[in-house]
Amino acid sequence: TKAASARKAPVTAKALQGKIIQHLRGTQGTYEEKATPQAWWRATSFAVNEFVMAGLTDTQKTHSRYDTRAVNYLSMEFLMGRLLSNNLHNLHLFDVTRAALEGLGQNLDDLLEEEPDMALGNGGLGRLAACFLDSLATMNLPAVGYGIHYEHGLFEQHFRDGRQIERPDAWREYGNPWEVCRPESAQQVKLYGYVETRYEGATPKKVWHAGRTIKAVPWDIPIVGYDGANVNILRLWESRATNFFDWDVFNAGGYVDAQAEQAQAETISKVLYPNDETDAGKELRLIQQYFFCAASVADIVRRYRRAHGDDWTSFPKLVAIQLNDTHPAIAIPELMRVLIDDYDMAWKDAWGICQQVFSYTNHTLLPEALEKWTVRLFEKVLPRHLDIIYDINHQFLTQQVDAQWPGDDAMKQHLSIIEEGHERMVRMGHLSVVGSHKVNGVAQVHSDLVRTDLFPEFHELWPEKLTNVTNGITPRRWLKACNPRLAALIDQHIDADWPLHLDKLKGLIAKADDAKFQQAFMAVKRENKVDLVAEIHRLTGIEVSPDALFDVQIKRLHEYKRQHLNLLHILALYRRLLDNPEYNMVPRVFLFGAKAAPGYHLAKDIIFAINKVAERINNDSRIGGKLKVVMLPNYRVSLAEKMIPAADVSEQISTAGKEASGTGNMKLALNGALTIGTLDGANIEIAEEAGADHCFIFGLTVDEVKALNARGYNPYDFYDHDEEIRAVLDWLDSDYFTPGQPGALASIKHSLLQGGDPYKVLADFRAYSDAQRNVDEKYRDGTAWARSAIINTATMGKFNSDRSIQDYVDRIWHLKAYPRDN
Ligand code: 26M
Repeated sequence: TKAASARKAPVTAKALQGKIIQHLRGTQGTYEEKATPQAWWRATSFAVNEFVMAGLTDTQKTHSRYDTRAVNYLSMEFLMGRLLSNNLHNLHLFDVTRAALEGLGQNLDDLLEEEPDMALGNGGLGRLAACFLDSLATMNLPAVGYGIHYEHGLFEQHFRDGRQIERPDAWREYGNPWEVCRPESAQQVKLYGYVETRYEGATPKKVWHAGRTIKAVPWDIPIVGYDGANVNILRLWESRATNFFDWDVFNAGGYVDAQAEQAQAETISKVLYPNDETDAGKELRLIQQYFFCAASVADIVRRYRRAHGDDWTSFPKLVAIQLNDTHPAIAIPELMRVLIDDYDMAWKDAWGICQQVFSYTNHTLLPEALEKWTVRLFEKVLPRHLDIIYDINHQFLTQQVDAQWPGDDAMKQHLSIIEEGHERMVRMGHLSVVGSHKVNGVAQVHSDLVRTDLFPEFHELWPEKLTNVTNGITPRRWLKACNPRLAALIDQHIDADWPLHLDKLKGLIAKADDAKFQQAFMAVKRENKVDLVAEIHRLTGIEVSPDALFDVQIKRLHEYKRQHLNLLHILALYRRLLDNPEYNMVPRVFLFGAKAAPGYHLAKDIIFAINKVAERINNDSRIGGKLKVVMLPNYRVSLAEKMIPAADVSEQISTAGKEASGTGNMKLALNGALTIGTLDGANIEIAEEAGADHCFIFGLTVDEVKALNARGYNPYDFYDHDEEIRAVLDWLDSDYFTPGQPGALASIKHSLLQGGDPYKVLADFRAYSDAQRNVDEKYRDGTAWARSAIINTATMGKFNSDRSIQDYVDRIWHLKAYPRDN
């Protein structure tokens, strides 16, 4: 039964040593006595890459031999994190590599720390794409990820005097051992210009005379499936100036202009927009979207035509395209343009293909995140696509909407892809729904709200179109690789293939009452906490005790996620302790990790407030170390991998109805943390799986939030009547936490009172505080806590991203698995 972990590594330590040395000398140009840890990391990665590439070749041969149907996952973001440790685990090379390096006087854990995170994403949406790629490869499903090869990923976060400072991320400043450039597959992407109508044959033909042409160069990152499975690719496009050169202009003194043009072209893939849940509305962002969609569609069409030439009948049988939110929605009119303009297909045939091929995942209901572009911008950047969108909209409104609601102009306005108003806008969500055969939300409650609140009319028109696929996370990265102690303990008690069949964790339920197992489980947790204590000290200089309860909130900083609710509760605890030094509470460390969008001032103020409150509390000897607060800088995938295994409590406290799913909630529960959370997103399903006794659910429900809004919410009701709420808000307004700078933290209080508290922080405060009391009480009962922690780990099987992918396959993609022939 120990099949997977005992599975033999595909190479001996001795042979692997040979390969590492060969790369150290032969490709890195250094030698054992001189090499830096960075050089050792690179040499090791190149050595491992030999196994990766062998798997890639086998997989590609299999796919072309069977002419496989594949899903093309289009996403502006892939938050991959580090690749070496993951690839070692998935190839069963981890232990043999550790041994090989030991023989060379090197420590694998240290080398893993040399790898920069591949942070080509903001948060949940980008990390979900990365987990899905892992599952697709592991399940032997033919799939290609398509995205942008950003030169700079999400900014690096520092704190200066407690405030967030952003620095550019330079993940590939010195190259990246995993990626392969494929210049032979470069594409040309057109922009700007005008559309000419030619009246030649029976139907007028539109010709787009583009103003600019950009070269898209693909970089392929191999995605290694677990346990001898397929190796798929993530194809990321980099923008370059075209080789096309007007030598006359150049010679007539245009050298500098030509250089400027080149710089402009290369701007497109320069940097990831750091917005999260807000629409940037910037021209460069639209160009980024079109740039990678046009290159990807061209690549998909090229791959198809290599096997099928001009016969398009099999195209929808072999191609599925998934849109990760509306960011790649422009791929729909782009495929229409290619089929109609470049391949002379009739409108209705092209539209039939599009609707069969595309499907769209919605990740948010927040109105400020719903993408819209002005018609004016579209006209300038993508004039031909605007034409096509008008045609799609016309057909849709006159055929479908009018048939369903004859003569109903209000309904037409409601459903139109074009929003009328003082400035006309293209609604990318509407375009995505109309152009797709399936639309999914990412957790049950979210999908229900997509049907009832976001797109009710679309739901009425097409009752089969809107569906749910609850998110998941890869247990390879988020348990096996990040928590080796817990993984080893689990291996001792159930089949070692649990990373493939996560439902097998249910086998641990039988151990939940076993005192010895409880002890072993909590001993693992404690060792993980000891490791994190050292990391906290290294990063911040703050000393915390591994015997305290570790309470973790890690996610982007946003008002709807309510880090400030957590902060207000910390202030309440602090105040209770100052009032009564005997106040009975389990020592607790509140840990935060969060980046704020650089232009989101209130979010940055909340970070500042957390840091200032932390400074004051951590240095207050009166409270006897019962309370510590730490905000770790530069939260990212690799830091999450250190925090999650050490967490006792998982904070999932969004306003009900606002968090589409959450995925950090799944990672934390899988690693034995107990959730304190609202009935929002996937928390609901987590509580269903774990059982209400093993979570701390509190606060307003979706319906209660709606009812509160309907009758009119007044945050002063709580400020006026709850003495503690009033005291902590007033405290924030003083200079207690910012000596000499009274009012430096006032913006939070302001948003919660005069600002109307849009996310119902004050309305949920008392329920949250009561739930935290229950957390405290339960933690004192070590046995009860251990039991619940084990049951959380044991019941998270549903949240394996393999299950999510199987749902996509069954309901949307209809793919077949092709284990590689080798
Ligand atoms: C928009 C405009 C300009 C620049 C960037 C954006 C943008 C980028 C990312 C907007 C939203 C982005 O991501 C949204 C996101 O991460 N949503 C989260 O998706 C997760 C996976 O489904 C869910 O678990 C989270 O609940 C959801 O918030």
